[in-house]
Amino acid sequence: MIKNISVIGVPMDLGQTRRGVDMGPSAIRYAGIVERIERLGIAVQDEGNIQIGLGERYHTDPETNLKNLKAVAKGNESLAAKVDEVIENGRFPLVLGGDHSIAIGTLAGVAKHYQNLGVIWYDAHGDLNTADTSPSGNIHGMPLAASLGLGHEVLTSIGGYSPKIKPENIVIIGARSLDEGERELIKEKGIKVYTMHEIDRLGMTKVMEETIEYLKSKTDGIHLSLDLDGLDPHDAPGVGTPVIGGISYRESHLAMEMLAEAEVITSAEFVEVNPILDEKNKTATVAVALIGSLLGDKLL
Ligand code: 4U7
Ligand code: MN
Ligand code: MN
Ligand code: MN
Repeated sequence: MIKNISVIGVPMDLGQTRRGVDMGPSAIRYAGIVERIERLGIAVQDEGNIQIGLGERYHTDPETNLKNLKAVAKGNESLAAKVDEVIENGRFPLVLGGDHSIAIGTLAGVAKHYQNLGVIWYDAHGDLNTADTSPSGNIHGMPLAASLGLGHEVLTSIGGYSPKIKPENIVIIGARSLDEGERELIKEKGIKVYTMHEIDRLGMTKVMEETIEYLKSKTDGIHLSLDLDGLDPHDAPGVGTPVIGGISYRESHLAMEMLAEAEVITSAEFVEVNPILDEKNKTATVAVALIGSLLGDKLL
């Protein structure tokens, strides 16, 4: 049973170029995240937001092919320290984004507390690019690679150590847009991926049973990094990089319910909610509903 949750907002939008994703934490609060958790009888504290600098907006360094590297790194250092402190105090960190570059900081704060941290990466994308393979220079496409110790040193060294995670402890769920360099890395490192093909073929029940089985024995904690664009844009339209043919709202609830039943998740983040691109705060509302299921709400 998850208890004593700390909500940490991260108004980061410098890991990509669509404006508005910095308002994700506000949108999720507006959709009632704190009340939702309280209704489950779980003690929750809203820790407010991590301060994010303005950066040199959308400046691509010609030498590194990285946009806003300094400001992204700085925000992630602060986030790593906060997440570390929350876990140190025996609390469960629930991080709200903000673009997915913040997973670098979250994982930096989480992974030092585990020998073998598992990661479930629920996403349409692999987020396994480095400066060398990225077609965009957007750091939100790189957090999984950076956490594996791959890419620019400023990103891999956040939190003061590297790597944070091992390739065999990762499961990607929902992938349907992978760049060439990401495919190569997945093959080279043997990273377990359930693409939409496998989800269609096996069904979400089997995918989650296998994922839990795969990670449970060899890890001592599992972080859930849920990018709302893992869901189909019909169910989660308020994201910066939507890809059609995604995971449904119901399948996502089932996935969260199975994780709750297995009692395996030790930290979580919900990212990429962009209320400016949304329809009446639908995507933040979906995030709150999924968090309810992840925290064990079974309705009856
Ligand atoms: B997200 C992309 F090229 N792969 O690197 C890139 F398709 O955190 C998209 O999953 C990355 O939303 C998407 O820019 C990052 C692109
Ligand atoms: Mn994505
Ligand atoms: Mn992502
Ligand atoms: Mn995105």
